[in-house]
Amino acid sequence: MHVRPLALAASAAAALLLAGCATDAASEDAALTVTDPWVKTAVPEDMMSAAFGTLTNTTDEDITVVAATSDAFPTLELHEVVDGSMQAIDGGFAIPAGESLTLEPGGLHLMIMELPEAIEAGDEVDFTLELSSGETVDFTATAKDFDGGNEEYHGSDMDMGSSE
Ligand SMILES: [Cu+2]
Repeated sequence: MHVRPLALAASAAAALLLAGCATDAASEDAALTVTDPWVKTAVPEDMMSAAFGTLTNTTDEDITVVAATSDAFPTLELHEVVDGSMQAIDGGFAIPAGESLTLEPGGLHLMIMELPEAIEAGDEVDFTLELSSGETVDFTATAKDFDGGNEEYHGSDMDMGSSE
């Protein structure tokens, strides 16, 4: 009874899948891809900044980002925002198989601590993500101005885990 419509739907889906495969072919060796990475411009007086982007798990196994590094900055932390203030996230960024995780102002972010020099609009900054598997993923973020979300970075209630 439904053979004809189903067949049509199936062939349309197959065409979409084929198109998707062709597009992804170039990056099929990367377990984790980083889309639209950017870093917030800042001056040294700001003391800190943050990097954002969308992390996509291209594998059929869960991926956890456990750390991030950059030659440009001495200290990077994986942060989350809870009740308006940020903190280091327990256990890193978990990205389920085949899913994406978006780092964005007001949410998850790569926190840049001890900012050594200004980050200016248009700067290209290299980052490396370390996965729980031991693999690393490099990406380059472009700096851009972003005014929103500054409040949370200037808060005095940041818990760094040190004693009172
Ligand atoms: Cu933070």
